[in-house]
Amino acid sequence: MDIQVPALDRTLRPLPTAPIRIVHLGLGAFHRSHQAWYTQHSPDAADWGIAAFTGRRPDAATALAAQDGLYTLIERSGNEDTFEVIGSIVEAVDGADVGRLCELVSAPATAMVTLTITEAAYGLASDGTFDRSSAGMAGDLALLAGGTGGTGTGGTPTTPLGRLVLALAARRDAGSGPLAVVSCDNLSGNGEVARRAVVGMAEAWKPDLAAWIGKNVSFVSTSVDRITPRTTEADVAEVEDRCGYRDSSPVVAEPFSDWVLSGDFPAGRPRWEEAGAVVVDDIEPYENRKLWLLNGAHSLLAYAGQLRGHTTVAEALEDPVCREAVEAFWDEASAHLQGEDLHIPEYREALRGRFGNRRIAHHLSQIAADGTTKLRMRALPVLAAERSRGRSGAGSALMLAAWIDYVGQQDSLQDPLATAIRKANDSAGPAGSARVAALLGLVSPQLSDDPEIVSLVAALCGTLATETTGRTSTPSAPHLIP
Ligand code: CS2
Repeated sequence: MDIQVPALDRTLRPLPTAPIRIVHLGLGAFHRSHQAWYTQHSPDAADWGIAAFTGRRPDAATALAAQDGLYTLIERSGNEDTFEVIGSIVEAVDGADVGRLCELVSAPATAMVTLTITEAAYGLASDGTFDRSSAGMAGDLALLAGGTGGTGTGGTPTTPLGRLVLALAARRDAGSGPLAVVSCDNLSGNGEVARRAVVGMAEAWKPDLAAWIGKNVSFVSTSVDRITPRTTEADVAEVEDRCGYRDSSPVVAEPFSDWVLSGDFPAGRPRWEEAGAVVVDDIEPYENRKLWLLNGAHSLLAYAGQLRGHTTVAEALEDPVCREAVEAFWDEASAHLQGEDLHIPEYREALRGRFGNRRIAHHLSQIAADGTTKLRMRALPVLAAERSRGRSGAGSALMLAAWIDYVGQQDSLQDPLATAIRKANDSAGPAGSARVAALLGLVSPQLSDDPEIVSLVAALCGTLATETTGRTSTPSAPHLIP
């Protein structure tokens, strides 16, 4: 007999629909498990609705809009799942609907634009500056210059930053006053990076808009953390089974969650700190702790783990070779993380547990994307800090070597510099320091310009796939991992 399961509908909304005061760019699983969760758990949640625009996947908006923006958060610990309906996203919109974006950003009630647009979307050059000639940015600038500058005919930008710049122009024209732009991407100094990109684009388009942004837009830096793997069909089926309704877009996350913020909100914000967020004056130590220890280890596991035949973070961590590599990298990074309130030993111990949660299938292939941008933030600072203390930095160099071995094996890559990677792979031959230098140069000239770093990384290439551990005589082979 066919049993009809009810859909997730408005009767399950946890709070009355809140007015839109937050516009979000990058409607993906992470935004839904993190900022939307904090907003729902703030005591003033009823005043703060989110309108979220998709980035790369317009279908994410269609599916959510069909459920009035509601979805189930599956909180997955090592031994159980708990379920919660999240209702803080009150409008889910296709990112291509730039007219709606301009309308909402220029509304006086809107107090901020939050961003999860991925590291690669900020048009960063390898020296950390904004590169207005990078593919998407150059295209958007041409579109903006050829368009009306408003929401009418002509060029409609296609990148999140191009769309944001156009929407800020609409806010200025509407006279709706100051607001905050809040980057929630894994970049060091993400507020400053967002400022450089937004102001850089505005300057190239309309210098007077850049001046308005300088006076009216505050760029908030944040360090965000919550492991959020991709949702699977099994997750959809589990919600149906356990909750008794059909949700086409649940999201899975670990129980742990962290949000550190620094900066001004000229038009106000929810009381996120009462939901567990932390507001600080100096965010850099927290940012470095998260980017180096968590994200750095993730990238190391993503490349080393896949070279050794593993699929998920938890599997890779069970391989003693990968685990030793992570601990060695953590030792290097920890030497440059000062401050008692960083609690580094406890943080590392917590990470071992979080990564080791085998009920979370966090795919290494997902983390491996956009390596050139991520390694710049995750490997380079630790390597540079180690070398400035007269040490080799072999633990960080291994992350770079693993990436070089990994990209050499891939037929297709998701990376803003994918074409250049392919060229470096092909033109410089399969092995040797010329290829290593060419690839390192795509991460940063600081790496390729240093012959000692090039030979250190070259010597580490090819070692991971075959290495066995000093701690056990039986290396963990992929087929042995249940
Ligand atoms: C990961 C992050 O995909 C990646 O690069 O390192 O998405 C990571 O899972 C989050 O930053 C955790 O907070």
